[in-house]
Amino acid sequence: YQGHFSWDKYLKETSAIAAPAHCFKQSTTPPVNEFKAGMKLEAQDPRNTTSTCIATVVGLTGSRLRLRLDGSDNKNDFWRLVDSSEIQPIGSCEKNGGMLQPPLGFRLNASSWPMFLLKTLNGAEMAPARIFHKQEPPPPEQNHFQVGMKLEAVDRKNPHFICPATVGALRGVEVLVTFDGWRGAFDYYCRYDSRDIFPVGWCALTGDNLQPPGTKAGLPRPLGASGVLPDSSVEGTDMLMPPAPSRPPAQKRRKPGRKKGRPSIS
Ligand code: MLZ
Repeated sequence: YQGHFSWDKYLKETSAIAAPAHCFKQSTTPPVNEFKAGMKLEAQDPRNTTSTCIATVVGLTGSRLRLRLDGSDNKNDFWRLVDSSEIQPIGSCEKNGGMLQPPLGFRLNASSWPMFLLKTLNGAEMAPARIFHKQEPPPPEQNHFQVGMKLEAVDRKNPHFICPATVGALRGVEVLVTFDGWRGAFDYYCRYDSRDIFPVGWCALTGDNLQPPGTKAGLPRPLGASGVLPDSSVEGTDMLMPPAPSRPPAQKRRKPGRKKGRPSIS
């Protein structure tokens, strides 16, 4: 479900173009997601990438898995594409001569790890090898993005969200991902071959839930020398605004007490 957001209309309104598919390290048809909640697999610990840990699928969205490391808390879930090279079937680590590690922030005493590992795997539903994808798609040979191109991108502060975004700048192999309607608070630089960026239409294909653009203006308006807004920055901003929100924006929260006016009910 994508609310009432339509890329077709939005691209016309913003007179922008979508970054072509060959810019991305993503497959042209999104990888099939045959995982089920509760399945276990091996995953790199995102906070300690030299560690291979046991993870449980705690949610699914489009071609992505919401993962939680066994022995970790529920505050550090992370998302991976089903064709990510950072996930593999249980047994792969040992086969390659490695040892499964406790996650960073293991809840128990380190000495209880071997027993914890036995127990967490005992009777577990292990994701079968056939539902993993052989390899990641090949990366583009170079950074083909151009400033102004539109895309869909993971909001890294809220990684369950994929949102409409615009290439804000280029810096060698890096791309500045700016989130439409959010004034920069969520923007980030990533490599052009990041797995967190997708071509326009990706969510529609995977069934992932594309967030609508935010409702804040794109950029802070420049102030003139007088500290007053120049006319040019006030005029003609309509077409730069994303479509109206489907729900009213949240109320500004006021500090309780000491302020004039009636107490708020929010
Ligand atoms: N709860 C957050 C969500 C912001 C999502 C922005 N995505 C680019 C907020 O409303 O601030």
